[in-house]
Amino acid sequence: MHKDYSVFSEPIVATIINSDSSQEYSLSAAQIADFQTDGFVVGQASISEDYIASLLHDLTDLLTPDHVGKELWHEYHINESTDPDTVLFHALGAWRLRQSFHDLLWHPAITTPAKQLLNASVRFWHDQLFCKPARHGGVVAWHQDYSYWTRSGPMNHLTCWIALENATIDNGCIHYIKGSHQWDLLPITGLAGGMDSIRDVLSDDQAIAFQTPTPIELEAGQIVFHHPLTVHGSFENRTSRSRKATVVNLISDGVTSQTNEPLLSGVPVIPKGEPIQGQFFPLLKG
Ligand SMILES: O=C(O)CCC(=O)C(=O)O
Repeated sequence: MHKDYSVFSEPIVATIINSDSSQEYSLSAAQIADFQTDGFVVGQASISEDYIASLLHDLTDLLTPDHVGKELWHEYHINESTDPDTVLFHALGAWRLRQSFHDLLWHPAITTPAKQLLNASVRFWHDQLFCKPARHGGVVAWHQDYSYWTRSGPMNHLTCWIALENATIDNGCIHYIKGSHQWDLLPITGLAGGMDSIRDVLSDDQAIAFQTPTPIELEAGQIVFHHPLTVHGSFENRTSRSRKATVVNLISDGVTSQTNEPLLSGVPVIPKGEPIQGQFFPLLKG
């Protein structure tokens, strides 16, 4: 059995906390205001090139079907779309398998803005990998993250999307519908099928907002933060460059379980009404 890094509730290599200490991690008041208006904001600090290289190195191994530790994933889909012409690799739990993904959770380029945007102590919810290969990369269909998370509440959640490779309009960068974080919760309409499945559940006004989505082009190491109701998605990758990203999903400390089922596959039950905490949900910033 492979070591499960989730037993460590702090960074294994403590330098991550002070890494790139020359950089300023905090969001400005103007950036916080943009987040409140638009439902997303690009952070001003990045993860260093060296750290991204170590994540990519480990990811290469995690993308091969027979890697060490594969029993630890909460979810692992080589292709979530099922169509070999539109491949979306999607997996939850990388922080348990590799030290680089474990320690990333504590990186101040993530936790400092997260504390500002959540306005609370920051607790880990789960991580995700979203990777699109060159030439036949698939979509991530329009959705709101909280539609997948109603087993936890209240809705004090935040998503941090980290580019592991340059993400451009051509290779399938994330797109947002500005202001959609003010909408009500929409039902789940699928993640990796047709990009536009969401249209069936939109009002006329909401449908109009889809005429002007905002693409977020990022260089490797940059981070974009979004609200749990902000509608987002990404288009196919037909370029000769892959598009790899990792996502850190966070909650405010004190968010509770809303179910008596396991919150993630392979994790012990946290009874309904109890705070989400423990080995699989460490506090990242008090
Ligand atoms: O990586 C992508 O294209 C989409 C990511 C996403 O949907 C998410 O972080 O919820």
